[in-house]
Amino acid sequence: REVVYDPGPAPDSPHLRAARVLEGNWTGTSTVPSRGLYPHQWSWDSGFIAIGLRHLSPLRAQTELETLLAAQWGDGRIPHIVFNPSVPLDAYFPSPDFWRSSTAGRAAGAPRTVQTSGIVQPPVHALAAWLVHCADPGLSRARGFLAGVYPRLAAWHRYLLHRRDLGGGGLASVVHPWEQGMDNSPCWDAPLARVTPAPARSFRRADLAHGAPEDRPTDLDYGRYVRLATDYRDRGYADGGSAFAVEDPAFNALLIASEHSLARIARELGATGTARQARAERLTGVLIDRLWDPAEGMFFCRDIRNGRDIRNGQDTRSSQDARSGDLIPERSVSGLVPLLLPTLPRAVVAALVRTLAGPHFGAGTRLVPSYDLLGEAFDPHRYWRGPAWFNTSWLLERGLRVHGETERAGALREAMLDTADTSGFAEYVDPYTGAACGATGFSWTAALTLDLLE
Ligand code: 9WN
Repeated sequence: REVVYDPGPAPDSPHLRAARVLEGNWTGTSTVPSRGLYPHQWSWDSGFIAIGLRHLSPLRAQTELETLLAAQWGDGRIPHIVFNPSVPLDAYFPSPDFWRSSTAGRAAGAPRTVQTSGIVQPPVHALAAWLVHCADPGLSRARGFLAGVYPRLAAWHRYLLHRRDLGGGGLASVVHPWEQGMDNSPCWDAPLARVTPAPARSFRRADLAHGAPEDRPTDLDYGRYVRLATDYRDRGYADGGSAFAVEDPAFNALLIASEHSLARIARELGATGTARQARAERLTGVLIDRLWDPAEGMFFCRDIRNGRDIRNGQDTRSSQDARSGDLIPERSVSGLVPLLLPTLPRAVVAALVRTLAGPHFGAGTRLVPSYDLLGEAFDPHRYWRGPAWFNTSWLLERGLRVHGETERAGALREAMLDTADTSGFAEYVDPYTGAACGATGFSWTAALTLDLLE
């Protein structure tokens, strides 16, 4: 028999550097996205972090997801932030005293013992849970990991597919730009223009202490974020009646990919998973019906409040009109992320691959930009208005592989590995030069690097 000698990672390798970032950001029960800028637990960050952490410690990866799910609300929502009570209130804005989850969120079933935000983030969790299980099925079974998380993940998807089907067509809507995760994407400019900003003096941003102002959202953006979140809180976090409601391709694609994973989890737990599998396939069709633009070769966001007149939270248009809305004509990387879906028709896959390589996303770049290179609002350094992010590139790399595009996937993988390490595991980078922007030592950049290295 051949004897395999595995010397482990070299003493100073990208693997070790990435592991060190995750080690430094671990709190004992979860991982912060970044020590300075984001000192609490974030929902979709934890999904990506668990996917990388499973290669270092399957136990820590399971714990990461379990900690997040322990903060789930009674109505099924997974909050976008779980606050660490030992971090000072002024370290991050908006802090727990803004969200007031345990009082304002009582009717929606917010937990009493832990403080959270009241909005959500993209549902990457079931996908992460399945991948974490696969890293060490023995440990997972011994701890009853999947049996523990399955009912919570099922309730989460139920919340999104029912309470958040604000457009009435079967997809989930986001009611705040922070929910979609790409905070200041140009996609939100038109729907946000209808929101009256909260006065700048009514809040104090903490992010500017850690990041260059020209790499962050503007004060005007923040005024609108604060207004939307305040109104949602003051409605007791009840869904419906939001001035901002958008069906987003990446958010819904992650929900569908996670529904595929829930089908696998159900099978592992002894059920058939057939109904979930069928639902994932049906939702892929709905995504195409509602958000695909064949002429542009990509998916777009649907603004379901377009033209809608909201007064006192009441919709004054007929329900027929209120449910239609318009596609938002801005090209975001979000519109490419559905490439992840395994049952996408071949023509859609081919068009997405062409768009990814074409002038709007591919020309001369090292990594995939978050927004249209030719778009009027493109800015290579400002947050989600152009810079390349590692989570979206990871999703696209996976999508390319799912559809047999191994060469393109390999090239993207190489570019990501190189840029992540040389940028000090930056939060985001200039898509042309790979120069670091935002925080360094950013957890999902390190975690997804580890995943690509395995
Ligand atoms: C608001 C934590 C989060 C990410 C988001 C990213 C940024 C927060 C902020 O940081 O958003 O949730 O304060 O800017 O946009 O995707 O989850 O890393």
